[in-house]
Amino acid sequence: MNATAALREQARQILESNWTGRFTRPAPRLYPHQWSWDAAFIALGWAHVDQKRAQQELRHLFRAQWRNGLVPHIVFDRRARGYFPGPQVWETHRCPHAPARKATSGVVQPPLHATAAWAIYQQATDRSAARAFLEELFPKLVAWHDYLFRERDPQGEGLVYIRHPWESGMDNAPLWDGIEQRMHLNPSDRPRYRRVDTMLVAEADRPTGAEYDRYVYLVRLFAEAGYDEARIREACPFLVQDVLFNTLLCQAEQDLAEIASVLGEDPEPFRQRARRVAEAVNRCLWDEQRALYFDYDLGVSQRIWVRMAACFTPLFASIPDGLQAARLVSHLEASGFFNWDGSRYSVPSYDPNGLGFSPVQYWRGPVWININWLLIEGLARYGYTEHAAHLCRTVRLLVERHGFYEYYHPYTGEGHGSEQFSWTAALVLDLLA
Ligand code: 9WN
Repeated sequence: MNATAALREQARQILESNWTGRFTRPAPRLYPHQWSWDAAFIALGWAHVDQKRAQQELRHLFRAQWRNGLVPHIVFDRRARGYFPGPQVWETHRCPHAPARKATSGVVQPPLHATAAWAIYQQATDRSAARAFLEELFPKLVAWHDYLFRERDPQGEGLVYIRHPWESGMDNAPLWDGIEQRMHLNPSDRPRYRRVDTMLVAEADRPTGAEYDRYVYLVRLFAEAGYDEARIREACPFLVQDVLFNTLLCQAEQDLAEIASVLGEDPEPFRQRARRVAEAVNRCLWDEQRALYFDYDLGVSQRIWVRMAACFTPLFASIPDGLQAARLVSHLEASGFFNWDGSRYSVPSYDPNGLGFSPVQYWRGPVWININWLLIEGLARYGYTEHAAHLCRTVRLLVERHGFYEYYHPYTGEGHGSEQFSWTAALVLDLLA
């Protein structure tokens, strides 16, 4: 077996060992339930080695979809223990839309699911099974995107908002520092709880106690509002139009259009929505002077001037024009995000020169393989094949030298967070296919 085949086999084995028989855990101990955007990344990996499991991954997630279309960020596995916050904190039974028989969270994650479903179909060896799968998933994907546009873009701007840091997928990113500082919790507002994550991985790698207080405070606010989106909108101190979330929605709409065409449905409404999101991302989130996309804080009607690797991801959904893309790529090279010489592993999640950068603390600096994957795809789309190949080599080096970790130290390459991390394995399968 050559080195590439051996690496792929290792990756496949990690997915196999995290497979529960119904879905794939993101990690063996730290994340024992099913997560929404993990499921999409994982399905992209399974698609190369086991079409049935790829389909099953998304089917399992969408079986827990709420009646209003919301796809929860966690589907709890009743057989698994050891994760905080569990169903008793979320209390989703307070919402008439939540499924009665499934325990879920009540927030969402970035909508990569139509993109994963379309990739499964394109790679399928059993085309008729893949078509049946698309037929089954299509109305659910439509309901999911409809929910986002209806409930998260009430003004019809073309951009949807997130209402919790967990919805970004980048929990403790410096993006949220300003909002979290504004959320003064009185001692009586401070929730009482016990974390489990810091017992399983190094405490220094995880979000702080103050961050968790705010995460849990928001969850309680949602539960007490009965998950009524209009009430939440009134009361929630965290409402953000996020670059990465809207980018993935834009691409997902493009892929939903492809799915519609295969099924003989009209693709045009989805294409139109994709164009509307792309226009809004360029109109509201692009900064011409800094040549970068920035999040927008609806709470104070201001840009969030924080440079994350995620700010470059609109390349993934073909949102920038050629000139914008060229400026983004020069920015990537001129900043500390991308380097050719190998003195550092590209691309750190957060600006290495930014305030509060940490090479180990979760979304405040370490290299994450999913963000690299989005950038690789995006760079290749615009013809920056050398840049894309360089990032591919980096990903390969990281897993070969250090294993399949949740995230990596950008200077030493050392793995942090959980080992045997499913989306790292899945995306390696995709990149080495
Ligand atoms: C909260 C599962 C998830 C990822 C997120 C990542 C982390 C959860 C946590 O793990 O978040 O949703 O408990 O820290 O930030 O992107 O989906 O892998």
